[in-house]
Amino acid sequence: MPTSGQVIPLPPAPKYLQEDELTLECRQLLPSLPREPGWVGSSLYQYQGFWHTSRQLQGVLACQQHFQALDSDVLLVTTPKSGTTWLKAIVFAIVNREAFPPAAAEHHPLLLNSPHDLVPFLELKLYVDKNVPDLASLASPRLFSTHLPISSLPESVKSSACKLVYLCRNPMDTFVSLWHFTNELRPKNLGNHSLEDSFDRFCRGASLCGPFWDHVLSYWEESLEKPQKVLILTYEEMKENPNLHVRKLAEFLGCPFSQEEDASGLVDEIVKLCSFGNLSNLEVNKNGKLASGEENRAFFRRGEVGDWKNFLTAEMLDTMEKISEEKLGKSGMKLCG
Ligand code: PAP
Repeated sequence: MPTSGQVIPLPPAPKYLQEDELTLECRQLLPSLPREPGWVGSSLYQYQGFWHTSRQLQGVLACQQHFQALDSDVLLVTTPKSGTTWLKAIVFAIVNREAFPPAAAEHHPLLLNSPHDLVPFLELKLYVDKNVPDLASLASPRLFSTHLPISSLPESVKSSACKLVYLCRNPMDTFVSLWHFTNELRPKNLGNHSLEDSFDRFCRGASLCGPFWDHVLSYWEESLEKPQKVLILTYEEMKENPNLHVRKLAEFLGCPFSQEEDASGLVDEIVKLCSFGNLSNLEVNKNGKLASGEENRAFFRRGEVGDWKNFLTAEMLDTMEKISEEKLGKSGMKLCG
């Protein structure tokens, strides 16, 4: 028992909440940027038209300066809470199916590692700390992920032949997922953000890597222009027919399933291995943590389409539909069903 007056040291804040260990470049940039209250940490900053935490911004600057994409790289792109974890698992399982057959259950890396550790984020993991990582020894094809909008991608991603898979999700479920996730990550003493206030901020675009609609639209347009380079998938279509989309992904990535593989049930095995039910029940995803401090279980909540109906009012739905029509209507991209 502490005696009166004795100070009990607080446990260190998780890395994702640490905002004071920034590079000089990042510290000098921050005061010149538009600022909004943060969803998890103190603030969001608008850089190149999109909103980032200060820590993420440091990662953005570093990967813009140092990341050299190879033609054989694969970059998985999402706005937060669009199904990133699931996509990482599926693409890892497809690309590594020879080295790690999904049927050899107990030895598969996905059974012992978070998908976020197998397919690292550029700006949130590899480049977020001050050191520039050496990625030369990674096996080909190298798999990376990002939440960056297209306009902020490192130059070499645009100039190389590396492939981009973009997964998006309807804005209502994306928002509800983000609201739960950010409240889960906030320091408990700060309390939760209300649904209404968060909804307003999401719709105004002031959410992590928002505006959500501009993010989606830019990749949609790029995919129309460069279908060999950018593949667009939606969470809802993947949920409806995961096998079809696993095949589509393998084809896009230049490693289609052979007839023998198909006949052996490999696609089913990948779908099963990466399913919400399987991944969310693994020890590593129930009790593990990322190096940045987030608990792995925070990335697995419901994993369903339409959970927004339990949270949003008819008026909120109407607002989302109006914004989607206004921002995406002319493009042909449909997100609201
Ligand atoms: P991130 O962008 O922060 O990495 P992301 O993986 O996109 O997170 O978001 C998690 C969402 O994907 C959660 O949605 P929910 O809040 O609506 O439930 C999570 O449940 C869902 N998810 C995680 N893994 C899977 C999976 N294997 N299949 C389907 N959905 C999944």
